[in-house]
Amino acid sequence: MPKARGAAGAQGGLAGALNAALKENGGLWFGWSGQESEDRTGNMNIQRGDGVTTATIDLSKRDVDEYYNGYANATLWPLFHYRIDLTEYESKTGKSYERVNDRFAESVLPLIEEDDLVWVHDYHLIPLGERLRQRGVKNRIGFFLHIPWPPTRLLTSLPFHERLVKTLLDYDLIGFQTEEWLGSFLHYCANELGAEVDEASGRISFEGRETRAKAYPIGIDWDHFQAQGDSGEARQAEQRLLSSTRHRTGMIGVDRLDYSKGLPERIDGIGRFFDQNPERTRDLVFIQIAPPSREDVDSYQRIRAELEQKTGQINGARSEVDIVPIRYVNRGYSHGELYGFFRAAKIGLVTPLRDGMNLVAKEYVAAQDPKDPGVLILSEFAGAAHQLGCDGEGAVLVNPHSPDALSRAIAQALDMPLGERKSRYEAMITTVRDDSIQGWTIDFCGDLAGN
Ligand code: ADQ
Repeated sequence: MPKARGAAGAQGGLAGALNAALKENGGLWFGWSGQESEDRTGNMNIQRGDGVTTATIDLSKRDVDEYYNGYANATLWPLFHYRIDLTEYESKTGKSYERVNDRFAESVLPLIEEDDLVWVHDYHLIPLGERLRQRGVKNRIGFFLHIPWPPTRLLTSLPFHERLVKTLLDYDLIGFQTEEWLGSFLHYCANELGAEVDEASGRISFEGRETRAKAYPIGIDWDHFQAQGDSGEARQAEQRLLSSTRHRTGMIGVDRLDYSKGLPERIDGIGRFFDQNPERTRDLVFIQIAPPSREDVDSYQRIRAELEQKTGQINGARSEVDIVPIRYVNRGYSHGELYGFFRAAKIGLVTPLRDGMNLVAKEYVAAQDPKDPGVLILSEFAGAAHQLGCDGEGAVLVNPHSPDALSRAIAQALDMPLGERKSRYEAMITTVRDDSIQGWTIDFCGDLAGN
């Protein structure tokens, strides 16, 4: 395979996954450094190590405000997660998005060699392929969207939506997490752009160009994650949680602090469970690990305050001298520690309101003891539900908007007999193990190189 050239926003859950993919294949990763610099020098910072070379550039404060915090995270992120109530529609930030993508294209251009595959990741960089084509790049260029693709009627609320989508058709291959998001994209192309779309093959013909769209569900780095399980760090974390929860069942949630993850709704569901089963306050302890993210965006500050308030209310009403029903931890942990926490917790609660895939769900399953596995409660609106639902025999699927549904699912998980826990685990573990990040990379790059 030719060297892969990646381009990605430097922040977010996908960074770890892609790092694994690049290590496997070699290649060069290009993106934002995550740093602000006052005067935009355009200087590239190149670092080599571990089979991966990274080339990054800084952004100015204005670019970070308008492009990253603005159009990417206050417009595209909420809109693509079906939250038009939180979506900001500012032409100033839209222009910055185009300007910064143009600069990215200018910067990465000299790094692209003739036989390279170029793989662009996520909503920060949708127009990058078009900007490279405008500069004469003839290489095969692919794009993968890590988040959902919204239904057509939502997307049309975005000013200049056609312009944004048309830029995608300059890629040779466009990847989505699930058939559902792929279907919404093809629907838009056929109905809004008037493109010729063959649904079976995902081929799209538009203005003399042909491109292809397909679903590639992302997986975890199975070998790496399993290796964490053998570490002292994981064992210590497992013991730490077990000894602190004692006779109570630990239930865990691990998420970036983001409104798409359904955290206040989750706390409402737990509150409902305790209201309906007050005697079970002694059976269950919920641990929510949620490090802050994107704190410069207003909606992220609001979610943090809301979560603290709801958690405080339940703890205020239900705590005893020796019992606090909800532990809310506002920080991140290493993958080794997370492995240990997941293994100690007999219920994994993953209830996003909308999620492209959700790797935490897969990591929770991967960390379970096959002889005594925990139960995964999973939102039906996470991309992962398509793989882990297993026709009702894998994860316990739940509507995350309904406190009653969440309460019922928690009761079901708490009382689930070992035999059922094992059979549900076995239904899920094959796809978690076999559909790994390595296979995902090979599939995408193979199709990009060959189609
Ligand atoms: P994210 O929205 O960031 O990713 P997710 O898929 O769950 O969501 O990935 C999160 C990653 O960060 C996991 O590997 C998890 O272990 C780690 N993480 C989360 N909280 C953590 C904490 N407290 N401490 C340490 N690590 C933590 C986006 C999309 C998803 C899609 C991924 C990959 O929104 O839908 O699954 O990209 O494509």
